[in-house]
Amino acid sequence: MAPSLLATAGGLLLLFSFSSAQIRGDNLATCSPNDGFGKYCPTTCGVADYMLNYWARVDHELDSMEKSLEIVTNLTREADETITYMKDSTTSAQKSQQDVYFKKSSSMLDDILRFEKAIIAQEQQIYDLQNIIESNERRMGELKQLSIQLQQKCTEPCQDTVAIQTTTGTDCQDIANKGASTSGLYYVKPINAKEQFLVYCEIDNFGRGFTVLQRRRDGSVDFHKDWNQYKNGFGYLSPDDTTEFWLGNEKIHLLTASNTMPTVLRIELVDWEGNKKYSDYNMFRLGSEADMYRLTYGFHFGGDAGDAFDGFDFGDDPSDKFYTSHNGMQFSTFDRDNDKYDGNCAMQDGSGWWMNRCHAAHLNGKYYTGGRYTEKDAGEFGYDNGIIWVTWHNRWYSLKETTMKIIPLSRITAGGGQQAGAKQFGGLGDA
Ligand SMILES: [Ca+2]
Repeated sequence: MAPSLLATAGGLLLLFSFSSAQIRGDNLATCSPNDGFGKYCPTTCGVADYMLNYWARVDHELDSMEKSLEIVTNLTREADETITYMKDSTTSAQKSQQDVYFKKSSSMLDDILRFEKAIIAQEQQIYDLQNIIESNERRMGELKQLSIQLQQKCTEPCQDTVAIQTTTGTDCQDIANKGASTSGLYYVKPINAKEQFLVYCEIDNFGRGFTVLQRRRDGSVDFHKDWNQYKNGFGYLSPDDTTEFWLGNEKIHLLTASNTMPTVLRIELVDWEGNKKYSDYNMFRLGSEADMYRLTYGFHFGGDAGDAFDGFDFGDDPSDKFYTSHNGMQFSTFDRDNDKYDGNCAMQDGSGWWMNRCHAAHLNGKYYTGGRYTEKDAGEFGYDNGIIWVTWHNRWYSLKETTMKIIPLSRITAGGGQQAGAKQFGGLGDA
């Protein structure tokens, strides 16, 4: 057990040395909820938790081992006393030189032999236990050493190996308006936000700053997450836009709800043949957590990928389109069922999404390399659970890459209309 713990600790140390290259979006229970995006060395929390857990367990094991040792020692002492007593009795019996005593003393000698054997066995046990204690103490020493090294590492200021741009603003367009012209990681603080948080800003040659909400690229991040993870965000932000993430419902709410100007949600999609399409929704907004992060938008604003948010007539039932539309739907995760279905769409499809009964668009779905999948591939429930935009590819085709990003409406129209937006595809799929 202990060697594997050591190996794990070593692994942690390694993880620690390399983790500064990426920014964790996970929120550990012992970290403050706002330590998600934008804080370095988040593994410090993990290391501290791990060490704390480990000490408690080892202490407990040592305690119980010491107790066993004490019991064995007591037994030995009792046996010793018995032998002494028996030896004394034998001696006095032999002295008396009487037959009856002689017989008694023979059986006593047998008893003594038996006891001596027992003592030898117990002494061996004690010896083994002492060895275990010694080797545990040695390991404790090594772990203490490791813990000291880790603590020293943790007290050092984390090395900023990720380039974070210095301009800040309420969102990426605000940042672009202040002259920032490089895509990358920026801190934003929407009007109602208590704290700033990190986002990836996609800034194009027209001076347009898209704030990116979601990225799927290669299936490296599992999107089967619970309510709190979708609330706080998960995955990784990267300065070169190579990683997958969900920015977090609370942040998306803050970015959209406090905006007085209409916001466009742009959805960009890439299929497995390398084709790219997009879809725009104007007046996009995410409600608060009290309203279960309800999705609302004013209207579909164009794009060659079609309007999957409006639902789709699959041909199964006349109500298909109505029950697969997404405008006005609350957010659901497997542990928070806010959908319009008797069952639990998010559980069946393994994602967090604005589920109806259930979906025509499903960009947080399961990643299927190659695109095409079947009911069998979909696992336990067998429903269409891929990355779906059904007005482009059917529900048994899972897209290769997706992006969800927002920008003020004025910037879309000022940039030469929607087509300018389509041309500036943000390098999606070109990486
Ligand atoms: Ca339900």
